[in-house]
Amino acid sequence: MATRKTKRSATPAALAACACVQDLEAIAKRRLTKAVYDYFAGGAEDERTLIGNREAFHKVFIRPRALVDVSRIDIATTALGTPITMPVMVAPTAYQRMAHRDGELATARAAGEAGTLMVASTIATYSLEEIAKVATGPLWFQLYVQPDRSISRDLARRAEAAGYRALCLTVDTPQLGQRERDVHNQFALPPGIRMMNFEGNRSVMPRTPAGGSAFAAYASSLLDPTLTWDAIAWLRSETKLPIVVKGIISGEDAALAVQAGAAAVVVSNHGGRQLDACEPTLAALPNVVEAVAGRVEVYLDGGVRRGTDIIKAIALGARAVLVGRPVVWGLAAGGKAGVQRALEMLRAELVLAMTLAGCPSLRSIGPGTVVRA
Ligand code: FNR
Ligand code: LAC
Repeated sequence: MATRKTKRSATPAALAACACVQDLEAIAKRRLTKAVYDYFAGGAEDERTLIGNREAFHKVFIRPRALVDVSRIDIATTALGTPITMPVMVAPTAYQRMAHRDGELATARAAGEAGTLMVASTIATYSLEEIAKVATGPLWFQLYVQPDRSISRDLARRAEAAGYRALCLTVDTPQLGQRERDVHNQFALPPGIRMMNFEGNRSVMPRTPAGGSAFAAYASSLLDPTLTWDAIAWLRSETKLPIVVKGIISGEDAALAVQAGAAAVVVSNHGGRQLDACEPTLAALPNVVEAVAGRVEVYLDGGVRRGTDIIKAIALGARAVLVGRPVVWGLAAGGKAGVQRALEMLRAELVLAMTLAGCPSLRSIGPGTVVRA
């Protein structure tokens, strides 16, 4: 199965004619096969959470302040002490070579040029070492802890050795959610798309699927449904890297993550791809922020598509956001240049929104900046 209908990237003029990240999705949709587009775009079951993540942003409005000097807008910040030029990071997304042949390498280069941080997925289609070699910006490594812990230990050590600065442990995926678009498409990984972190490791090769989404069967062999909170203590004993727990929705779990020694949490529902009907992330954020009480950094992902969304997340207590699909659409549309375009459009929108809202710095954005409609 081919992944793209054409091989060439969108022209610079076509990328320049995009006004927002949704425009990149339109180009990506034209360029990808239906099955691959659906894999990237889709959510679980009725896609209520996929939609709900966006709707939660629509329910919050910004209260601009007038007559503030907004001639200079400062959006630089840090994530676990690492400087980033804007509060937007690249979320881990799997199988990026299905979007573009340069896959994660293009994403890493673009993130570096945008002055931000990329989280590389366990199920990347270039190895974590290959990504580190070309990256010009900071990297974190996303870990799925697998039934065979020695595989995860090796990955953690390899990431540490390759210069990754944190491990991002994903905790919302004891099993894959039911992505019904993938079932309908009988989605299978196209030939040549391989999980390069596991090359040569036969124990994680795919099981034979029994109908439905062959991809789901493939991914499930990587996941461990027995995982509990003591996995964090185990991981801490195996690595010196800080651990970011990704996939927190409840305040209770946020408190447990802090107690277990997490350095940060990501309020995330996996972009609506796991539990359908899961609470939208922007709605969940205040409880998490309250439970964490400033002890660790809190980030948010899911449905961030606009500069104004970033203001809303920061107002409700996130230090930064991550974006998944906007980066995938940029990659599919134009490789490295497309990812850069996605990140730069978000940056420009954030600066414009802060200018119009009378918020010259991230510090000036607070609970009073937003109101629920
Ligand atoms: C993901 N996500 C994800 N998360 C993770 O921890 N490991 C992974 O390998 C993947 N893979 C993946 C593939 C695709 C195609 C998507 C869309 C998402 C979830 C991702 O990190 C993030 O939580 C969401 O993408 C955020 O939502 P938005 O920005 O896509 O709306
Ligand atoms: C996904 C996985 C594999 O969301 O994280 O598709």
